[in-house]
Amino acid sequence: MSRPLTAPLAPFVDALPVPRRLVAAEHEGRLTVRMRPGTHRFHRDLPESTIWGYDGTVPGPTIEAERGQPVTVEWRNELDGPLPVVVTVAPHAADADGVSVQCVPGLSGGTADPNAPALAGHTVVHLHGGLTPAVYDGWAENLFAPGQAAVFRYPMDQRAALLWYHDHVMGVTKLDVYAGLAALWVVRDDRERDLGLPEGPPFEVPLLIQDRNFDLDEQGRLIGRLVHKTDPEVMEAFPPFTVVNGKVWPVLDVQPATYRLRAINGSNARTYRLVLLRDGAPDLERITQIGTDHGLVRTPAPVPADGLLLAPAERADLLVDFSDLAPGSELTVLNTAAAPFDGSRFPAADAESAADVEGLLPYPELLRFRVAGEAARRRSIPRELATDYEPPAARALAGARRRAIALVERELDDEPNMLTMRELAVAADGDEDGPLVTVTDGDETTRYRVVAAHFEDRTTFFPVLDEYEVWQLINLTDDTHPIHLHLDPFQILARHPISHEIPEGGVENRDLVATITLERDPNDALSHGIDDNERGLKDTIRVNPKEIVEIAVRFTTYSGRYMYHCHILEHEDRDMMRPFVTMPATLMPFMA
Ligand SMILES: [Cu+2]
Repeated sequence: MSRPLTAPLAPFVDALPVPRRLVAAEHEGRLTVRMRPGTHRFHRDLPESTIWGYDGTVPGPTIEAERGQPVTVEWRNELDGPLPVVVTVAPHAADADGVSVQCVPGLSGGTADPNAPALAGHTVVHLHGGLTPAVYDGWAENLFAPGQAAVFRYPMDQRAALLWYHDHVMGVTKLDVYAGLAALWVVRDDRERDLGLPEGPPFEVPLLIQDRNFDLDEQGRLIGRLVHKTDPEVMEAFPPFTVVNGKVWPVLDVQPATYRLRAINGSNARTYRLVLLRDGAPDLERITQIGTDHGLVRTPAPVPADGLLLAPAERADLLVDFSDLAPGSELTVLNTAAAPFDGSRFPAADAESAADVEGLLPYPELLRFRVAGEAARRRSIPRELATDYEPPAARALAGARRRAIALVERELDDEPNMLTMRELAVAADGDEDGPLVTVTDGDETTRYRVVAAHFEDRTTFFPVLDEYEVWQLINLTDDTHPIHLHLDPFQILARHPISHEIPEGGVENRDLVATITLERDPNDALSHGIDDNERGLKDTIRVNPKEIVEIAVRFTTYSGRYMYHCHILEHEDRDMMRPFVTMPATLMPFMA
């Protein structure tokens, strides 16, 4: 814990904006969204920033769709360069005062990457969480140049949920999203309507949480220019200013009533642990989580005692009861998660002292609620929410194909580390020579070989449609990675603590040598538990250090080439992404 910094911007002075709603049914399901440069003011006291946005705004319009009513979007690329973000790697991790450079504005002595302004604005749109045919899923290499347009058809044959759409260009997703190319997409259905949940303003409020940094002029004053800054020790950007729906540290006036907050972490890399404070003390009991990535959970869940964790791309559907509060009451949402996030605990009761410059969290502030008005409108929370899914039965998983993926960090000289996913295949009997990954569970040891390491390596995952698979995500790094699968949602089965050893030089370009044991490492302080609110239909799951996360996934409906990846954008851009191809069962005998 280091001394706090003085914020160069006043918190809680801008009203929380609510993005414009674009209701598909009002346009007969046919929408046109233009990707355009625009200007945006991130804070009252900041000059305008140039951004790239859907319809030229930050965030872009929230698209609202009905289950079973297809939506066709013409995505028109009307960008023109240069990219409105200065990209730099500061020469040192800390400045002359010993302050982590990522916590302060400006370039911190870094030079602007000359390749960034040359980016002319190629784009591809991915609807995160969409059950989308492969041709419309936004493959990271199928790009549209300025002046070109793509017409994507989204069947919307999926349950109500908060999705989001964002840019997904190979290698520069981190820059395009940072420039502003991200927005929300809500799917609604009758089940939710039957429950009488708030829908639309004023009681349903989306919260797109991101972090941003800005440049300084020669006098050291903040200007609006967006800065993506990393440093020699941290290859992810953890900017100091938290932005909700496009404003730094906004305030929302609420009536004494029940609100439905649809929260999503749209940051490049930062994980948030949200704590609601009232008069300096945690007030988490007034929050009930009713939904997760792919919509309603089966029963309402309390927020974990430490606060609500949201890694990049994770969503939470929350009911917050303000009905007992007198006008003038103020509640503040703080973030207590240091960065890079490694799963460490932080008690909610200490939230007011969460500022941590070494932990790249100079300003824990996120959002304030201010109660105004008299009429109390409290809603009761249904005890049963979703009824359309069950945890997968042991019987259904008994014969399931199992896949293993190791998450590894490869250290490189003179350039940032590579975060990669190593797809593992069980080694044949007698196959002893060369690098092996072993996983020991009690008396049983399984030996694996790496069969794929980079995005462009050959595809090794061919899931058969409608068949359950169990994927093991084995984290051999020191940080938490939010792993996202495109297409269908999945359910978490287990978090197993592990100990592991990687010998010197064990992580090579393709090879990996590692000894993994399913046992708790004596130095491991993490719980490796599954939070109640993780037991829903997920598309992004946190994989903490020293653990294996097991998920059950069953792809349905669409055959084709999709991707899975870490949703830390700096990681997916730096090779922590792999393809998979879903296939109908009847085709498998004909696959060479
Ligand atoms: Cu990652």
